[in-house]
Amino acid sequence: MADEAAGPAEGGERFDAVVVGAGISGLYALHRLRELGLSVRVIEAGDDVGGTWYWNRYPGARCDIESMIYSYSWSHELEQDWTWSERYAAQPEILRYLEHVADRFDLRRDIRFGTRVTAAAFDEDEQRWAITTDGGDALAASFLVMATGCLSVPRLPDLPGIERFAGAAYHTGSWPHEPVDFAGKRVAVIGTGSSSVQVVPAVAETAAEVVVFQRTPAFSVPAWNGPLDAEAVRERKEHYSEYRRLARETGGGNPWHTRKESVHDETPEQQQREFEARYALGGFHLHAAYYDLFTDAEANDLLSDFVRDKIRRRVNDPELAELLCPYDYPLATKRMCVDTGYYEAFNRDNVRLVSVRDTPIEEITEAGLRVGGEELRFDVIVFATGFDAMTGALARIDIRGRGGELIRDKWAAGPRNYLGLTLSGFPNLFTITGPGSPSVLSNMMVSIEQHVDFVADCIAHMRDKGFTTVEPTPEAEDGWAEHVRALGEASLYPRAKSARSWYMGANVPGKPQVLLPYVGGVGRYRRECERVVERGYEGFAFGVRQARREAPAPVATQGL
Ligand code: N01
Repeated sequence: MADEAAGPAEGGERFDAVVVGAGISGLYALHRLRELGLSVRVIEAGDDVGGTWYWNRYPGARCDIESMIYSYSWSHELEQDWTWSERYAAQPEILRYLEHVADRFDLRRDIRFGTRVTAAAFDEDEQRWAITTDGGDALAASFLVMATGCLSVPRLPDLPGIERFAGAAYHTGSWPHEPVDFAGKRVAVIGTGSSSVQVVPAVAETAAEVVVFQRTPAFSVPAWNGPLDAEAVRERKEHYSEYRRLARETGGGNPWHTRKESVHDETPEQQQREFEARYALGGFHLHAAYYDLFTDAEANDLLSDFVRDKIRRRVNDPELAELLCPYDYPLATKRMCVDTGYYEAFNRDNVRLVSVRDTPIEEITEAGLRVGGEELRFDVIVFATGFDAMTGALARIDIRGRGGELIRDKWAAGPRNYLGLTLSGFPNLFTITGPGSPSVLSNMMVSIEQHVDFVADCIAHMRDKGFTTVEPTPEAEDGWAEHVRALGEASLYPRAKSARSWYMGANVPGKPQVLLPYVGGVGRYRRECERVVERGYEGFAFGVRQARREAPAPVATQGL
């Protein structure tokens, strides 16, 4: 459907599609849409590709999904040629991989780097998105694909005096490109989520002192990372398509199924054996021990007890171990962490923990932090304080649909969309791994590829049928919101609201507290999307542009 008018135009350049973000989603979206013959421009705030892996360069940064499955599946040659060095890849290796993909598929020529999209408005007459950037560019596109990431808006804590600190301060989510030397430095790390559990052991290697400020303890389990064995890589590559297929059918997008047994089907000895075996496998294998771990509070208690016991065994000082044990939310309802040596770092002489529940951080001073009336002096503060997750990046851009409605107004009481991908009133807009899709509860690679494929297939369908606009009906959106809500309510996830889970929007003051991701799993979600397509894009309304400056005629409404 290449727009005949694509190319330079009065008021800005014109493209068939504009993609916002050149991370894992944006790169694949560019490749897929180009394959359809569309003219595409990607706008990226960073100076190169990589998204999350471009920004999160802190020491110890590493993916907690296994590298051979946290990689693109859409090019057989790519997956055969690329060889990962470790079971869980570190940030520099993932970034090298994404740079390799950009080079190999000649993607950079369609990416404008160092540019942020500030606004996008749907022009109902022209049936195009008018997009503006912080560089003053104006672009027009038939389709707008938001590949802006779920964890791309770093959050600093609301602590008084934050601007006063005279030492160096870094947020893990926007880490400098130059190496940061911690040797001999006194370092404060605020936060104890996934970023902190990685940065603490790494910084402790050289720093004189690391003080970790903990508000809510995390559940963290060992990754058991290590070099990948050549024979295992060969075997995986030989059967790659089977692993990929399996990953797509499961709950979390990893190549293993959750067992069909309930915790209650087995004796305490069997449960213990099962948990031990999965703990020994590392990371998220533990989640798949029983099907009811995240819907049955008693089942979750057993797993939580098991992991607390492991934490106690990893920390030499029993009092400190107890302080590191979480008690106020069921395991995984606030993101479980996967670590290499996090708890063991507290056995070092140069690492200590301050519970800010007992002694709150009162203010940031020029020299450090005032805590419990005492000033603690630091050379460096590391803010491992998280993100305005899932909706933050979309709400920050002035995205206006029909009638000038802003996404952030539409979502004032919590996000509403259809399939986590499209919004009623916002034609031809797609959100990759948006709220209401499995996204952060899954291997993002699997979810991203499925979303980009859905978008590309939908655009191809429109081209075949001669449609020029697509958007979900309000009824379809309501139905999806109810489905997402009902699944969430039947799970234990809402119980982490009081523990400030970012899954619930509860880490950002004033943000509506609703469960953001779809908890039904990637396999079930994929089947929902396939069913929608099989029924002729059920729930979507397509339009055809009739003549210039005339309203589109609605031609097909596949009501739910
Ligand atoms: O952020 P977080 P993150 N005073 O929101 C604390 C992915 N990820 O960057 O819980 C004191 O989890 C806050 O305390 P509390 C992954 O999906 C993946 O670590 O609000 N503390 C919390 O402890 C992950 O879940 C990987 O009480 C304050 C911490 O800061 C997501 O990104 C690696 C505070 C924030 O934890 C986000 O992880 C890294 C204050 N005023 C990230 N304000 C891997 O793949 C906030 N906190 C391995």
